[in-house]
This record gives sequence, structure tokens and C-alpha cells, in this order.
Amino acid sequence: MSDLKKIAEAVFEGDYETVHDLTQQAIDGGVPAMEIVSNGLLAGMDIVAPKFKSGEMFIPEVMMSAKALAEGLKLVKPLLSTDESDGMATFLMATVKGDLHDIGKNLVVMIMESGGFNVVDLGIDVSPEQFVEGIKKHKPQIVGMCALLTTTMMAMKETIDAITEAGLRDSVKILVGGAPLYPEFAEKIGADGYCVDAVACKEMAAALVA
Ligand code: B1M
Repeated sequence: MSDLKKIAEAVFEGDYETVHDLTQQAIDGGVPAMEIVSNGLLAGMDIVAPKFKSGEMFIPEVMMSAKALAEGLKLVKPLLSTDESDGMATFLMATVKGDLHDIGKNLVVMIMESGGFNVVDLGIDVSPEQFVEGIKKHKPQIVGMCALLTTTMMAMKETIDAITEAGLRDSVKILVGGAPLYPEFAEKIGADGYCVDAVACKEMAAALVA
């Protein structure tokens, strides 16, 4: 089994100590950080997702996988954050109200930081009011929203409506992402763009502030 496959397997098994050791070995062996993320760490979550859906894995096991993934991401993060960029636009990011998923959001945060954006992460379960306050306080050029549940997708619309009602809509570009979303949904709720993944988010954000 290749080293990256072993990392994926250890993420799936929730074995965070092995994920730590193998990720460090891959870094020391010169494997590019993005490759470790895509083909090792996230590949592990790709094994988890269908098993959770089919009922073969339960929440505590998925939490262990998420913890193992976070352990690996912690090690590669400083390497991803060395990309030079003179942009330094501010990107405010959060998972919307009612939604506790943070793996995708954290990945977006890491990739945006690596792209030279000044990132403000408001966390998870963030209400429309908290987004509005965050925009007033941090004055971002771009706002990113994450939702993983079909039941929380509409919190994105509520948030965009609250930003509009607060008179702030023209001051920010809004990007949305998360597994259940699709481009037409983003358009329908009045977002400026849909991001299929974290790299697409970085590219769209860079184009919007260029
Ligand atoms: Co949850 N969960 N979960 N979960 N969970 C899903 C989303 C689900 C699809 C699984 C399933 O049943 N098939 C399902 C949703 C079904 C639906 O709504 N139709 C589900 C459910 C039902 C639930 C609970 C309700 C379960 C329960 O309690 N009965 C509960 C809800 C809690 C809540 O939020 N209120 C719940 C809980 C959990 C855990 C706590 C166990 C755990 C989260 C741990 C954590 O985040 N710290 C968890 C997990 C891990 C998952 C799955 C298995 C994996 C999600 C993930 O992290 N993927 C997920 C199954 C799936 O997605 N197929 C599932 C990896 C991550 C990198 O991908 O987040 O898609 P993703 O991010 C991608 C892109 O989407 C994009 O970039 C990333 C890649 O580069 N992206 C953005 C994401 N956000 C972006 C924002 C942007 C741009 C791009 O902004 C601009």
C-alpha cells in the first residue's frame, strides 16, 4: 500500500496517532502538501462518507475520522501557508446557522490562507446576525458560507437577506459551498458564486478581487 493510501486508511480508521506519524513521514519525504491533503487525508474521508450514508459507520466513528483528519491537516497547514501573494483581501468565512460541519470550512480556510487572503473564521452554527456583525467589524471584500445539510442550505439565503437588509450587500462578494449545493441554488439565493471545492473558492475569490 502506498504511503498516501495508508494515511487515507488511518483517517478512515480514526487512528489519529498513525495519521500524525504517516503525515509527518510524507512531509519529511518531500511529498507536496496538497498531494497529502487530496490523496491521503481527504481520500480517507471519501471512504467514510458513503459508509456513514449507508449506516455502516456511526457518528462516534465519523468523529474519530474527523479528529484524525484534523491531526494531519494541522501538520500540513504551515506548508500550505507559504504561498506568496500580494492580494491580502479579507475573506470572512463560516458554516451557517444550525450546521456543525467544519471539515470543509476548515479546508477552505487553509487554502484561502495559502492563497494570501487575510481570513477571518467565525466558526460553525453562525447566525445571519453574527455574519452581519462580522462584516461590520472586519470589513471583508469576500464572504464565504458553508452548509452541509439540505436543512441548513436555506440559512444561506436568510444570511444573504440579512446582509442586504443591513445595507452591506454591495460592499461584499458572497461565495457559497458545501456538498449539497449546486450552481443554480447559489444563483437563486443571490450569491455571487458557487465553489465546488476549496481550490475553486480560492480561484473565484482571486478573480473577484482582481
Ligand atoms: Co454529517 N451529514 N451529520 N456529520 N456528514 C453529511 C453532510 C450527510 C450527507 C451524510 C449522509 O447521511 N449521507 C448528511 C446530510 C444529509 C442531508 O442533509 N441531505 C449528514 C447528516 C444527516 C448529519 C446529522 C444530521 C447526523 C445526525 O445527527 N443524525 C448531523 C448534523 C449535525 C449538524 O450539523 N447540526 C451530522 C453530524 C456529523 C458529524 C458531527 C458526525 C461529522 C462532522 C464532523 C465535523 O465536521 N467536525 C459529520 C460528517 C463528517 C459528515 C460527512 C460524512 C462528511 C462531511 C465532510 O467533512 N466531508 C458527510 C457526508 C458527505 O458529505 N458525503 C455528512 C469532507 C469535506 C472536505 O467535504 O464539507 O463537502 P465538504 O467540503 C468540500 C466542498 O463541499 C467545498 O470544499 C471542500 C473540499 O475542498 N466546500 C466549500 C465546503 N464548504 C465550502 C464553503 C465555501 C466553498 C467551498 O465557501 C465559499
